[in-house]
Amino acid sequence: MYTMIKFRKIWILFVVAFYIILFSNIAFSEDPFTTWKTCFQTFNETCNEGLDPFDNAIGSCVGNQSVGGLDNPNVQEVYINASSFFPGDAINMTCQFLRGGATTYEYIWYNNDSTSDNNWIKIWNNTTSESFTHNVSVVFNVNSSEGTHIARCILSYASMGNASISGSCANNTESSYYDNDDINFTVTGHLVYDFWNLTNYTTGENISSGQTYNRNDSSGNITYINVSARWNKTINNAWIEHNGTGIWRNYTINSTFLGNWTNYTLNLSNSSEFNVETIGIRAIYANDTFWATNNTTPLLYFNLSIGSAPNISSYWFSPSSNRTNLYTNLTIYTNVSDDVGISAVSANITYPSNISFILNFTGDPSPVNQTWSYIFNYTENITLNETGNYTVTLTVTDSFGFKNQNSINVNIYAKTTNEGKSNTQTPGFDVFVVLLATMLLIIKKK
Ligand SMILES: [Ca+2]
Ligand SMILES: [Ca+2]
Ligand SMILES: [Ca+2]
Repeated sequence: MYTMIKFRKIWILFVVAFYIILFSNIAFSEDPFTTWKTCFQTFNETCNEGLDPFDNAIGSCVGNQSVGGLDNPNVQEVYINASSFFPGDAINMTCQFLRGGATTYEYIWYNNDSTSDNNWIKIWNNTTSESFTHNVSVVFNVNSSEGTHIARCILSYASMGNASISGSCANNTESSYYDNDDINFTVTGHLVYDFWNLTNYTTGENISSGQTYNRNDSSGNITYINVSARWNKTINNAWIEHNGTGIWRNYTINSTFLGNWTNYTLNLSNSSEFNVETIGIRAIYANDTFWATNNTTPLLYFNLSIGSAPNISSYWFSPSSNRTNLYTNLTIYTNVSDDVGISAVSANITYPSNISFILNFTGDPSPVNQTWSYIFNYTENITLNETGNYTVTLTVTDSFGFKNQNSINVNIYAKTTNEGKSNTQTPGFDVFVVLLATMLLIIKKK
C-alpha cells in the first residue's frame, strides 16, 4: 500500500513537472509588451499569504502578511498589463485588497530601480471601510530609466504617515494587520537602427538600389550581395523579408549578431530563392533581448539578369532505335542544361493522324547537364498506336521561363493489327516470336 502511494506521488510529480515545463515555455513565447503579469508570476508563489505566507516584497521591506489565515486583511493579488514597457509608457495596474470591518489604509507605490529603496513614489492612497474583496486600478507612466522597476500594493490598519512606518513599506508596530505585495517589470528603450543597406560582399561598400546582377561572374563564381542593418542594442533574433520568388517571404538571419549587426547574404545562384527579375528587400526585422521589435525602411531592390536560354545537347531513345513497334514501351531521353536551372521539359507529340498530346518529362532541375525523360507506357493513355511518322517537339524552360525548342521525328513500325494487339495483352510475346524465328533460322541453316 505504501509503495502504491509512493508510486502515485511520483506520477503526480511527473505530470506536474510536465505541465510546469509546458506552460513555462508558452509563457516565454508570449509577447511581454502585451501579456499581463501578476505578483504570483513575479515570485512564482501565491501572493495571497493567507494560503502560503512568504516575503513577496523586493528590497528591505518585509513582504510577509502580518497575520496569517484566509480571512485576514491582506493584498491578495497584483496585476499589470505587461511585463515590459518602453520609457514613458502608461502602465495599467490593479491591486486586489481583502479587509476586515475596521478602517483600512490602502496604498500603491512605484520604484524605478529595483536595486535601491530610495526612489519610491506614492502613486495612490485611500482610506476605506469596505468590508469585502475589492479591486483598485490605477494608470501611471513608467520612468524612462532602463532596468527593472517595482510597483507595490499595501494594505494597513495604521496610517502610513505614522513615524513607526517607513514611507513605502507597511511593517508598522501599531497595527497587527498589514501586507506588502510587489510586482516587477522591465523598462527598455526602443530598438533603433543606424545602418540599412545592400553592401558589396567582398569590400563591404554600399550598393545603391536598382543595380542589375548576373548569378555568376564571367569566371563562373557565384555572385553574393549582403543586406545589413546595425542596431542600438543586443539582438535576440532577426529575419529578412524579400520577394525573390515573386512572393514576399521571411528568411531567418543566423544569430551571430556581432556588434549588433544583422546580416543576410544573398546567394544569387540559388534559383529556388531568387527566380524573378526584380527583387525587393522589404526589411530586416529584429527583436532585442526584451522582445522589443523594429524593422528597417525603405525597401531596397536589385535586378537579376535573365541569363541565357536553356540548351538541349542531345536526345535518344530506348530501345536504341527511334523505330519501334506499336503498343510498346518507348522512352525518350534528352540532355539539357542551363545557367540557372531547368524548371520543366515537355514535348508536343503529333501523331500521323495529326492529333497531338503534351508529354511532361521528369528529371533533375540542377543547372548542370541533366537527363530528363518521358516513357510511353502502352498501359497508359498516351501510346504509340498508329503506324507512321510522329513529330516530337521538345521544349526546355529555365527557372526564369526562358525557353528553347528542338524537333525530332519518330518512325513507328507497322506490324499486323493482330501482332500489335496481342502484344498489349501478353507482354513478352515479342520475345517468343524472336526466339521462334531464331530457332527456325538455325534449323534452316543446318
Ligand atoms: Ca505580502
Ligand atoms: Ca498578499
Ligand atoms: Ca537560363
